[in-house]
Amino acid sequence: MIVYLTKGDITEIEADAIVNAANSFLEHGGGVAYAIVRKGGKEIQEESREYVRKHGPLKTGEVAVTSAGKLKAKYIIHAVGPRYGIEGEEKLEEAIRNSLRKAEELKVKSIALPAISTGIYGYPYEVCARKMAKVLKENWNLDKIIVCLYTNDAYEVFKRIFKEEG
Ligand code: AR6
Repeated sequence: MIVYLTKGDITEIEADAIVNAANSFLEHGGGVAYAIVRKGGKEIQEESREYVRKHGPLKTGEVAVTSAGKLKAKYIIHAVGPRYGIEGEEKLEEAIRNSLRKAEELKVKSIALPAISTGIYGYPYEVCARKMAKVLKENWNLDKIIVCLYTNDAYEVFKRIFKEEG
């Protein structure tokens, strides 16, 4: 398994599955979620609403899957991260682990993840980077994991923490 750190827009990445930083209601109004729907098409939002109608809102740390619309990926894995100061960082670890578990279940080989909870939800990049480093070290049956950072700052912090954490 190879882990890549990359800088840029996650909707441009070629991977079988793309993880979205979602909220419990899968209403993709801002941040990376909005970028995914804008580029992938409104079917992603419609499938998301259908999921919530059927199963109810997701708990923090949980994931749901939709198609990826017009994006190159096969699936979007919507992961609900915690809100800083309200929900603990163990939920961030859960959201990351559940995303990778779901990717294995879907039998995909490559997955791209954003820095969940570090935008609108307010978590420091460093906390997210440490949680990612920890979870990625577990034994995953995936060929390629791409961690996609949107800002220079995020990229530099992740690079430093990934080096520290080996
Ligand atoms: N590609 C990669 N990363 C991105 C992109 C992009 N196109 N756009 C933003 N980021 P956020 P959250 C980074 O706010 O904090 C939404 O409204 C961004 O710089 O997308 O988990 C949802 O619907 C940050 O580092 O997610 C929820 O209501 C990271 O992605 C809520 O925001 C996550 O920022 C979730 O908040």
